[in-house]
Amino acid sequence: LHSACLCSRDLGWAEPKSFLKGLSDKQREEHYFCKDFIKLKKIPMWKETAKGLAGKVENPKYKKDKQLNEKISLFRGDITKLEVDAIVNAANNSLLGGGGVDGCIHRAAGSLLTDECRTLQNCETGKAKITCGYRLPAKHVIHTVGPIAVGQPTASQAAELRSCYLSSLDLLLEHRLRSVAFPCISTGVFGYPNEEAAEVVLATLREWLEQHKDKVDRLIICVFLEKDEGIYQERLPHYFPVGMCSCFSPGPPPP
Ligand code: AR6
Repeated sequence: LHSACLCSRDLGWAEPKSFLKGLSDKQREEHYFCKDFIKLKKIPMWKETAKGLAGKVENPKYKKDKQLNEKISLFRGDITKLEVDAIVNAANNSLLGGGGVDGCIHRAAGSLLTDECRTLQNCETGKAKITCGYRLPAKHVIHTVGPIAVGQPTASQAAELRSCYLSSLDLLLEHRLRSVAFPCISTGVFGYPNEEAAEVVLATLREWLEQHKDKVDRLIICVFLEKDEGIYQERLPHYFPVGMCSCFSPGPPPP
């Protein structure tokens, strides 16, 4: 098997998938759709990103946890360029591709991704399914389907959005993967308001990481729009505080 096999449908998807599985990280590189891919170690941890941002939060919702601040990242750019164990796709129920980030992922991975997706049948809203990443620098794609929201989201739409993240993380652990990048699920074509989505995402990731931090290296929030970057820069310090905040300082020693 050689790289041409990843561009043609002649062999189907299963054989190229097992071929890719057998390669080392270095060997996989020559099959990537792009040369300007980004390695995990080049993606700053939140503890580094936060240093460049002004102001500390007086009443964060959660305690400062140094370890968690090394496991979460805010990255702005194209998710298809990230060399991580898995990227998450904001798909639709058919899993057969579409516009937005879904279109970008299918184009970058190549037609074998769509062929494998066809065998998965459908995916319910809030659930997730995993495939190979084919020509992506990411080894796997986790496809999830967010809720469609028009106007203020209902509690059940918020629960579905939370479930997208949790179902994706379940698959991450099940497949023993250690790094994952999420796009801003549902906030594009599906209309979920960006600020409200960020609160759901941050609470979900913080609580999940508290339980599972030893099993993963990095959860990356991959934003594409400047607007989302601004929202996360403002909200992340409430969920992942970095500075020593007076409200959590130990106080004076006992007499
Ligand atoms: N990398 C990272 N994020 C991106 C990229 C990219 N290359 N391209 C767009 N985004 P959307 P949804 C951001 O609409 O709202 C599709 O047709 C984008 O700026 O892709 O869940 C599916 O097939 C936004 O912040 O997903 C479904 O039918 C975020 O990705 C429907 O859209 C999500 O926007 C799903 O809609």
